[in-house]
Amino acid sequence: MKSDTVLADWGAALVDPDGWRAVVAVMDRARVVRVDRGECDVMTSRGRLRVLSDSQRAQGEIAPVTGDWVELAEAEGLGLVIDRVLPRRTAVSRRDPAEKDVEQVLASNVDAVAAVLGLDRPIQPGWLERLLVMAIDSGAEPVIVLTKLDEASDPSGALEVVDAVAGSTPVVMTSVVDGRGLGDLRALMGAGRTLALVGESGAGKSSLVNALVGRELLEVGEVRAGDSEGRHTTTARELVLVPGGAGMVLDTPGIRSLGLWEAEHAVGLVFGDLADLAGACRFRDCAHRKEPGCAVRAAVDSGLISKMRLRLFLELVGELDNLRRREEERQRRGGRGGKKRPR
Ligand SMILES: Nc1nc2c(ncn2[C@@H]2O[C@H](COP(=O)(O)OP(=O)(O)OP(=O)(O)O)[C@@H](O)[C@H]2O)c(=O)[nH]1
Ligand SMILES: [Mg+2]
Ligand SMILES: [Zn+2]
Repeated sequence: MKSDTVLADWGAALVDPDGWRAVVAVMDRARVVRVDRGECDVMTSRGRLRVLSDSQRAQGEIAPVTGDWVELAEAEGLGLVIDRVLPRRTAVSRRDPAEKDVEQVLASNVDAVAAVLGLDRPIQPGWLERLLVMAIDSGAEPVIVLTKLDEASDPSGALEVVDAVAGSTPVVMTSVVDGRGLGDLRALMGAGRTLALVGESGAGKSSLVNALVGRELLEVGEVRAGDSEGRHTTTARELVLVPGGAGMVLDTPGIRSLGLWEAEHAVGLVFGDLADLAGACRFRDCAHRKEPGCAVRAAVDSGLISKMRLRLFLELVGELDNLRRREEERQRRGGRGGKKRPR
């Protein structure tokens, strides 16, 4: 396979070649814009190149992911290969539900991570919490994007849930049908910055990319009528430059599930204030319901924390107990799940 072919000069996905040239010139390095098994598309000062990523040279080190800055090298008989993945500034990752101790990096060097949720269905707080964990844990700025504003039956109800879960996180509501909110989204981006979109299939991530770019660059899927589930249209993580100096946006395939690891971390990352308060409760095993000396209830009674936020926190803690019990059960039966990662 020829690996050093310049793809259709700047390629169809390159809406703004001069913009890209400026981006790669700043770093004088190549940036991975797409990964397919064993091969990567990288943006270089020469244009978009397809290079091998699973060469022996790259194998000893970390496998490249979309968003990586890399150094290329000429390899005998292989053409250009990724020689080195430069240290990642930020990394969006998840745990394989079957092997929690394996961290799977989805995207790197992003400045902001948007948890994308459709307003065409009720917001599930547990899902939002887990997406936020991914966003916060990446080291980038978390953002919440609520799509399909034109189909929203109850945006204020959705906002109430979002506020209870993530009060201080910036929220943008968008519609690619009437264009509302796209300016707000652009305002969160900016030249040289990269925004990653994560969320379930059908949330409207690729549609947002297309709307930002101003043309139908990425394939957009249908949402099944029966259960309003998406069809997992996007299969690769793709980095796209938004013309007009608005930065880059990184589309990802829909996430099917986020599990125990994310739930555990949501307690500290999303409900850190409540977890801290719980440390001040009189009883160590305080359930924050009717116990005397409950610091959490006191914060709710004084209006510091909303009732809904407390309820969602307690739901998460309860769900976590269930997940842990099921996990223990599975391990007893010798099922998959693997060892807990030592902390
Ligand atoms: N009414 C309306 N429909 C939208 C909007 N954004 C996306 N959709 C529709 O939602 C469906 C799913 O959109 P996609 O952009 O493919 O969703 P996705 O998040 O990329 O899905 P995966 O690639 O499967 O992860 C499509 O039918 C879109 O037309 C919007 O703002 N308003
Ligand atoms: Mg998509
Ligand atoms: Zn308490």
